[in-house]
Amino acid sequence: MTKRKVFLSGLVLMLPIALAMVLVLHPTRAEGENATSPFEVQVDNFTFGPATLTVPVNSTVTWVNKDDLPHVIASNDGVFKSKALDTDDKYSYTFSNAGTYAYFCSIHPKMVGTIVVK
Ligand SMILES: [Cu+2]
Repeated sequence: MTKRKVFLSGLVLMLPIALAMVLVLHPTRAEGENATSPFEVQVDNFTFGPATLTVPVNSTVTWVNKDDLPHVIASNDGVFKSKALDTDDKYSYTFSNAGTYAYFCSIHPKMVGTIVVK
């Protein structure tokens, strides 16, 4: 065999392996995550995580209180407000208009976060 033929047959062998790797590593799971889990903000240790969350229009965002004392999710301009959330309580709000929604905890006003709806 010439060097060129050896090189080409090597390439032919590599191709299916490369294809298989692409198929295995292809991140189809990203779509699955969006479909199964809603947008979530963890309220933990007096912070909102993530502090800024960007979502598409018509997304439902769910806040989950992981602290062992109550928090209230309140938008700065009164668009949404939860009741006092005890440990593991959740509050959800669906954002049907694009915009930037700043919010805070009305019990601990130093706790602030932002939802960006695009
Ligand atoms: Cu709070």
